[in-house]
Amino acid sequence: MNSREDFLLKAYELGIIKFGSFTLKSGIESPFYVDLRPLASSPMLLKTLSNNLLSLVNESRVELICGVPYAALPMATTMSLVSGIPLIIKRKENKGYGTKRMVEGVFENGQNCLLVEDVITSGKSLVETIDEVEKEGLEVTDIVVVLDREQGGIEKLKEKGYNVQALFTINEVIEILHKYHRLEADDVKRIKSFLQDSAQPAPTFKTAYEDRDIQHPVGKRMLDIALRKESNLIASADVVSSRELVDLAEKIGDKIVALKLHSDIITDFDMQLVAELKVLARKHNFLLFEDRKFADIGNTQELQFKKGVYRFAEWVDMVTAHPIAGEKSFDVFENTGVAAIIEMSSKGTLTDNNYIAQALNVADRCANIFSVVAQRRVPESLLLLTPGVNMDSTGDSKGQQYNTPEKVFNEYHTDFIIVGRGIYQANDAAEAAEKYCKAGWEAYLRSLGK
Ligand code: 5BU
Repeated sequence: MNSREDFLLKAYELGIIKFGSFTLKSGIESPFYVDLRPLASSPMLLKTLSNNLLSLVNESRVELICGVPYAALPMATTMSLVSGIPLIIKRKENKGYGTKRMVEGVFENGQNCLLVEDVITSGKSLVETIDEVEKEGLEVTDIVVVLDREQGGIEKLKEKGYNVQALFTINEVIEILHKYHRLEADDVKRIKSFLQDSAQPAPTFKTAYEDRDIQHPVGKRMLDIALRKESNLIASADVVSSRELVDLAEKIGDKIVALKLHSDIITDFDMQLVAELKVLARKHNFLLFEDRKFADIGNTQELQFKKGVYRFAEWVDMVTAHPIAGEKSFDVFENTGVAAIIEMSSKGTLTDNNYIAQALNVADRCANIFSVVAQRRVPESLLLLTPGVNMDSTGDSKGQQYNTPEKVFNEYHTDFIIVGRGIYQANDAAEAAEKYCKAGWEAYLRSLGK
């Protein structure tokens, strides 16, 4: 028997999980009932549990610990005592007098706070708690949970970029109890079938372009063009001469929402090319999108954006930038639209959940960031642009990884697909653009539930 199993059996003896027939808050009849509060009655088990929970996170970045009331309060307190990381206390409701704060204790703006929860089901109550803690100026990147009831909560939080770890899943608990003869095979079958039935998440659909609340003028234009052209296609025009670029833009212009460029790969780039692109963009109604991936301090980015050979500030509608240098570095783009890169499509990318959570916070706070580049669902207050889309390949030899339009709309709720080689390397670029335009639009309609 390993130490997790040993812990679980002892906790079971304390009565943390009961089998029978229980009516839940939602009115559903459940064959089991979980209550982790009895753990507080065993200081030894509480200590073991706290050590296990601490081992799930990278302690070096945690500055505060907060338990979600009430069941997780003794756990959070023990974790604080064991690790030496200070505790803060979240109220269940505002007391309506005095400081009116929702979080009590000594803390500073921007400190990283680890949240501790007993059981996660749909994740709804955790999302509310995170909001309240973040409103107090604290940063939440990590959450630890004792038991995952496997009803979609973990996925919901991961989508939002949080690093959430559970010590046990309910299926694991059932299996361990069965292995050590605390549960009969018939009960296991009954419970598993109940879990499977209730795990079917209600289908959540994407919000239609016309119902999105995007304030930035460039974001509004993207949505407007998408609806007019029935297209959510951004073409990545990674060709290396002005001639090829202008030819491509002329051929595919009426199918795309934006033409994404890497100006620094064009051998003969000059302002004459820019003038031609502007004419084509007006004629075919698409945006000029420079994928410059700015990633420097504000001052350098400003020079790269406004000066040099490219003078992007004078002609592009939108740019990509990494949030690596922090919020202030985005000021230099002024009113130009920004797509913040929060996650990359390539194999082994360093954009992990912790980075993504912090990058999303930056995106949330900067008025000129109306969109993000990512391979996962993001809050609908931002437009989601997804590269790494190809219908005929799963990747290249240099780390690129591809998904289909169907997958990115259905799973990530992408708003715009970015397609490069799938179009400009096709024998007939116009035909390929038409194919991706149609596939993207149909996948979009399906993601609306239509
Ligand atoms: P492809 O030919 O469809 O693989 O081109 C993809 C384009 O999107 C290319 O210009 C990349 O620079 C860009 N891209 C990407 O592929 N993945 C990312 O995570 C980001 C950008 Br950010």
